[in-house]
Amino acid sequence: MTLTRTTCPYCGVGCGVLAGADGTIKGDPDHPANFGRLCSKGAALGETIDLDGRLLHPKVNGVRTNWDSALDLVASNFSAAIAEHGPESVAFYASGQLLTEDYYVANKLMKGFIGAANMDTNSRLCMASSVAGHKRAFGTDTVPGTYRDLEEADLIVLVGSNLAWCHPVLYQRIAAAKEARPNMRIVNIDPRRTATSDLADLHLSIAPDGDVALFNGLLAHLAEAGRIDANYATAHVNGLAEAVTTAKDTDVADTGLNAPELAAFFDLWARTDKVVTVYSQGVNQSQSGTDKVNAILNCHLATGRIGKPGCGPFSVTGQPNAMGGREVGGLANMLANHLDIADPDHRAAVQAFWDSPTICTTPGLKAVDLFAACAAGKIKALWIMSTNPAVSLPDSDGVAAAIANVPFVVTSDMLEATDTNDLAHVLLPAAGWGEKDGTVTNSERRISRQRAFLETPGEARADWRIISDVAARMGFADAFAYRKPADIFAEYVALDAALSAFPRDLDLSIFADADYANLIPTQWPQDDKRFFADGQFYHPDGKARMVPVTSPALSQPRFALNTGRNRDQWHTMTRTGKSARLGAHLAEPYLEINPCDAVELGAGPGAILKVESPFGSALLRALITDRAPQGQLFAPMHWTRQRTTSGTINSLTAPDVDPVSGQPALKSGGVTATVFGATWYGFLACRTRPVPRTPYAAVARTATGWQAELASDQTPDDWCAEAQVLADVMDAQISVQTDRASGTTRVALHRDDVIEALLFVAPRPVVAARSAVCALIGTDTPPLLALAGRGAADLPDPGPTVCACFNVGRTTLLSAVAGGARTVMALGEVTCAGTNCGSCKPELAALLAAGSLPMAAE
Ligand SMILES: Nc1nc2c(c(=O)[nH]1)N[C@H]1C(S)=C(S)[C@@H](COP(=O)(O)OP(=O)(O)OC[C@H]3O[C@@H](n4cnc5c(=O)[nH]c(N)nc54)[C@H](O)[C@@H]3O)O[C@H]1N2
Ligand SMILES: Nc1nc2c(c(=O)[nH]1)N[C@H]1C(S)=C(S)[C@@H](COP(=O)(O)OP(=O)(O)OC[C@H]3O[C@@H](n4cnc5c(=O)[nH]c(N)nc54)[C@H](O)[C@@H]3O)O[C@H]1N2
Ligand code: SF4
Ligand SMILES: [Mo]
Repeated sequence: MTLTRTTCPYCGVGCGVLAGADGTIKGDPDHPANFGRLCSKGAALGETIDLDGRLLHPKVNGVRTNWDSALDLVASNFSAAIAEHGPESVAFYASGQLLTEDYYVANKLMKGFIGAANMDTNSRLCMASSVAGHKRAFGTDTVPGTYRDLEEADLIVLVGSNLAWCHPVLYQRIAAAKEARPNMRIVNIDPRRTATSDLADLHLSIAPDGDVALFNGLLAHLAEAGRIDANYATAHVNGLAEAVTTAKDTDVADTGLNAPELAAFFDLWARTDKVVTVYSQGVNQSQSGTDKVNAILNCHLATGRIGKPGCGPFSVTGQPNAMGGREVGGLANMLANHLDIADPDHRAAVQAFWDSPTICTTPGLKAVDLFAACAAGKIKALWIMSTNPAVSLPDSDGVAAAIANVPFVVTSDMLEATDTNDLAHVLLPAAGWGEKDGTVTNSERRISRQRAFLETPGEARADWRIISDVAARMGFADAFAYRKPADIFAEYVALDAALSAFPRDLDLSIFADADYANLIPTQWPQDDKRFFADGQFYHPDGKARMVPVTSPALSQPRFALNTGRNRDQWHTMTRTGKSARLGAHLAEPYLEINPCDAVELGAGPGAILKVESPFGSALLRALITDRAPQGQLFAPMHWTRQRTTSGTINSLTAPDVDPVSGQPALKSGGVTATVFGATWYGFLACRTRPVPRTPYAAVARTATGWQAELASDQTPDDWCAEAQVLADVMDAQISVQTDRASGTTRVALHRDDVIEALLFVAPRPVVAARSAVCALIGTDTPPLLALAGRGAADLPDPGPTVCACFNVGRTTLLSAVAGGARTVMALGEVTCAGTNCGSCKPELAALLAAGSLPMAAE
């Protein structure tokens, strides 16, 4: 089997992957991001490339059509809207998961040929505050850090970042560096205790949005302790005195931390030269997101801890091509290649190079405003590419209604059934990872190739081609006559060369004569050229700016709702949700809640909680854990209306945004919580996708088919009929077991001696060995044995999955601990857990420390 050298389509670490058409996936030992490592999601890529659920043909109003008619329809509707209502009446909403070539072409069509800037992307929900903060401080959107800095630092401060789960290979690189140099210190600043906190020497459970106060407090301490590098600041920084004065006025009580915690952090930071501050969504997704970024940058600028090996601020990007999107200028307030819409010279230069009939003159609508404009009837044609806004935007029910209000909606996606596709008039089948060619830029500005290693299925087409075909039909054939991604990349690099008169950080000259087919992962501006090493920044006077920032007024709702990610799922689960292995880690939408709060609400383990806000409500499984601070709830963002009845967390979040960046505050919001009065709870395992109709339901793939977690306040009269409907198996034989004392009922549906479905029902959260029950589906286990939840061979139940690579469960691990395994390595030797991708090592360590895991309710 020949393996193709490509790049992982998930997070911004941008790991190199060797992939084969048979599903073989290996870490690329030569890729400088991962040197052969992969995390659980990367390692499971082979399980997500099947065609199940793929959109394989264009569809108009639910009916299959051919490409010509679909493209004609899209082009004519966009052209008609522009002719009648002007260029601002149409919009693109795209994604950091597009490849650079796709992104470049979409941006060119909107800004140079349609002539408006209504092209925003999901990066608005992700990196916008970092972009705005970088621009305020550096005069440009530069991420100066490199991965090697993380290994060379003496202190790494992780702010609002769950690196262990969200950038697992970077986390592993840091863990390895710390093992080699035990004096390295790690501080984790996050209201919750997470898997990342387990590696930290100091975890600061900061009050939500206390970050400005914390870094202002640090700046004031640096000033008082004489740790400011006055020479550096005089030569290279403006605004020091004002920023320090504002910092000194800050009340550090806003951090929610006590004096010894603050002193420990301030002292460590002050006396360590090589500090890297890594930050992510706990910083960006806030109404004070841009100020948080500048509060962090201020401390690095004041001490000159930037532009040198092993130190500097480091905003890690989330999506595989979040950075590439920023480079091409794919946001509503950017032009192209780090140029500004507001500057007439910039506009003229880009228009001249594109030889375009027009060019946008004012910034377009940012994501939240864009969907508000849809709701207000101002957008007449909308094209959504490679993102699922009906799930991922705040107030997602409102956003869904806004999309439904647009007269003409087009989506390009790999999958057919998504919450956003359900609202579109035209569905365009996109080629996906493994089928398409192009480039992505990772968190350290390294451009790598994604290469095809699979046949493109059905009639799917690459995004750049779909966009170019529509552009041609809108009358711009010459400017979009690309034959292959290499043509687009070459044009993008040539545009950069044509703009060389404008001082910018972006410099793609190293790619001028690139051999696209054999491109090796390369950093811009050049491998190993360090940004800001010479103290030169990109404001007109060459200096950086410290921005005085004040701590926001903090509210104290009864419950603050925090949201984020799981280790083994990617966003709206369209791809990771296909892997039974990944689904087994945490298979339902849950709510982390502190034990004291659970007692107050009367919620026992596995209870279903109803969480409500002015925008909507959700039903979520209680995950009672002291990792959640009192008064704070945490829910994952992954569950959609396709997989749950009411587990979509953005039904509750408010469309409040940072005033500078327009990024929504997805990490905090006031909610109420109550226990949902379920009269029964159920667990269903079956062959085909279940059809749940209960108020609480979450479906997931399993190795033998599907499973569903269920709860309802309406008890059906007939459990056998209920099982038949839920499992969609009407013609099977039925075996039932009822235990009146405990109120439990178990139903087996079997056909020709083969178990088709098993439904376990109880008046309390169902206690059953899930993985063992699922393993019975499709076997010829006698029904009575199956109803006992036991297989013929009666293998011991491994418990909830901890290690997704080797499918090692918690029960197996606990018996290994009982059998004498005392270290993560020993657990690996006995059970194999953690010996492939290593993503579960923090959980193994936690299990050793606590003897149990704060994971999904069983
Ligand atoms: N497994 C997995 N990995 C992913 C993704 C995925 O979907 N799944 N998505 C990728 C993408 S696009 C992104 S953007 C990244 C996101 O990566 P991260 O930002 O690391 O992930 P999140 O879980 O969104 O949020 C990080 C942490 O911010 C904390 N936080 C909340 N409020 C505050 C606050 O006020 N202050 C501080 N200091 N912290 C706070 C949360 O408790 C949470 O633990 O992950 C990328 N990697
Ligand atoms: N509450 C809450 N909400 C959040 C966040 C949070 O932390 N909390 N995080 C926010 C952040 S940081 C992000 S980045 C967003 C992510 O949110 P989204 O971008 O909405 O989520 P995805 O599931 O990644 O959507 C990608 C879509 O593109 C499709 N797709 C995959 N590959 C291709 C391709 O090559 N071409 C095309 N055309 N389609 C493709 C997938 O099937 C999927 O439908 O969510 C945001 N929303
Ligand atoms: S850390 Fe995991 S998800 Fe991120 S790029 Fe690497 S393999 Fe992919
Ligand atoms: Mo993101």
